[in-house]
Amino acid sequence: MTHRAFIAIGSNLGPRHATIHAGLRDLARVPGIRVVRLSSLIQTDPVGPPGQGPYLNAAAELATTLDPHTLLDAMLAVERAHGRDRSGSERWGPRTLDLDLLWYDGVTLDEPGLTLPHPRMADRPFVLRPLAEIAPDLPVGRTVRAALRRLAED
Ligand code: A4P
Ligand code: MG
Repeated sequence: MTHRAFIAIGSNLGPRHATIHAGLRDLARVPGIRVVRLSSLIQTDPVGPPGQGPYLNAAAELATTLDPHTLLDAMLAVERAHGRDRSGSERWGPRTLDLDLLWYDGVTLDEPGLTLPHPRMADRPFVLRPLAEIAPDLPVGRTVRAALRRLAED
């Protein structure tokens, strides 16, 4: 059974373009994960603690036979392989590669290691802008397009 999933990709440390492309290549090499579509890579202002550089953000659609937990584990392994260091890191601090699971077949989950859909996605323009390029009508409470419009009005 193939499932449809969307992920958010972010980087604001090191060679950001190269890291994002290498991370996606590695993810696509995992048995049971196919990258179906990739948005453009957009430069965004950092949200979070001051003093960190601008991000490149993107979104991708995956087709996967993995369950959500196994998929997230594979994503976290790719983050680690690309130098993601969580030791002593502050919340929302700079990172070489961040892969968040946004949406998986419309499933809702609230477990210690995995919340779906991603709880903050509807408030974050750096997630919604690239996602709107590839999936404007994705239902995340409201549609991605409507969530982005609401943020623009705030
Ligand atoms: N976790 C639970 N649910 C999920 C999920 N749906 N997807 C757990 C991914 N992870 C999930 O993740 C911490 C833990 O969350 C994981 O171990 C996993 O088990 P993390 O990657 O260390 O956390 P994070 O990404 O730093 O935090 P969070 O709260 O997801 O924040 P955001 O919203 O991703 O913020 N500014 C710009 N311009 N662009 C960015 O990409 N990113 C952040 C991170 C801050 N500012 C940014 C950007
Ligand atoms: Mg993350």
